Amino acid sequence: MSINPTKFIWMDGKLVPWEEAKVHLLTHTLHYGYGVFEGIRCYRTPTGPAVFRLRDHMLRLQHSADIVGMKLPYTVEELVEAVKLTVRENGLEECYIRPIAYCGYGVMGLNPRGAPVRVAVAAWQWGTYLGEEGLRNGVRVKISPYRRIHPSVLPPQAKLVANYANSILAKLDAVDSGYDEALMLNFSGNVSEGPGENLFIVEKGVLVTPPVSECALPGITRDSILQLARREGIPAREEPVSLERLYEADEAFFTGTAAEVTPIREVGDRPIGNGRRGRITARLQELYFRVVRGEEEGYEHWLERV
Ligand code: PY5
Repeated sequence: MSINPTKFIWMDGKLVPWEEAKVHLLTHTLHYGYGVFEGIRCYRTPTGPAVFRLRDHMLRLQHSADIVGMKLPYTVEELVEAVKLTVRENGLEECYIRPIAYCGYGVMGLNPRGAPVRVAVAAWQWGTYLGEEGLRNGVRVKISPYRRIHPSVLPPQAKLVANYANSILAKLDAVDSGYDEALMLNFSGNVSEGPGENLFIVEKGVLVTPPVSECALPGITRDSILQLARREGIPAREEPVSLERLYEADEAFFTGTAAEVTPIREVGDRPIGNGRRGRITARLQELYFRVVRGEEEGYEHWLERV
């Protein structure tokens, strides 16, 4: 999916023209992956653009940095303002937003402490991650030969750049085998999550998602879906999900900022339920889109005006 350039990227406190948003080749994070990032979406609403759960995303960025011992040079409040400025000055209505904190030029040894921590925010128009067709009819996923990282290896609850090498290998294996997306097991053999999405299943009307302790990222879309389900009177639980349990589920779907709410129609060539978007999946998907687009009452606190 190509990137649609905009006018400016926010870098270390100021907006710079898109083409000039460059870093030195010896940027520490480029070599070793010690950086943290976020993925956020802004949606068009009847009263103007609104960034979905912006503060929660920035709190997670701060949390990711804390987990890996990186000191961010900006407060959560300053980062929230940087995102709003970037969206506003680029005249964007609907966009994907990518804040990243990384170690810049300064040292080349593994100890990153001598390199300055730099922060940037880019935003551009980006369609749904797994495609419009996937959103409607579901995607086909492959159980990855790569296990999801374990906390004894890398911190799964941080959006650490290095973690995404694990995700990339899973993604490549899946697409090279003709699937849309991968699904990763953890070291207990239970289903953890996708390379960039959390997983939900539906069993006899009950929504189930693996707890974060199953090595899943604490997804903000995941949290939103859990809250929406409970308000809709759909029972929702956080429980380990074995592969057998997934195969026997009535419905399954992915959640994520990029992937939004994407149904899963097949896992390793086995259809899930009727092999189409499930009934509860469709209901939650529609509700999610109404909420992010400001069409549902009671969720104004999740919408940050720019
Ligand atoms: N799990 C992983 C490993 C993720 O990278 C993501 C988000 C999620 C779950 C879902 O989290 P949330 O609901 O908070 O977005 N992935 C990024 C995204 O912007 C990057 C995808 C390319 O969706």
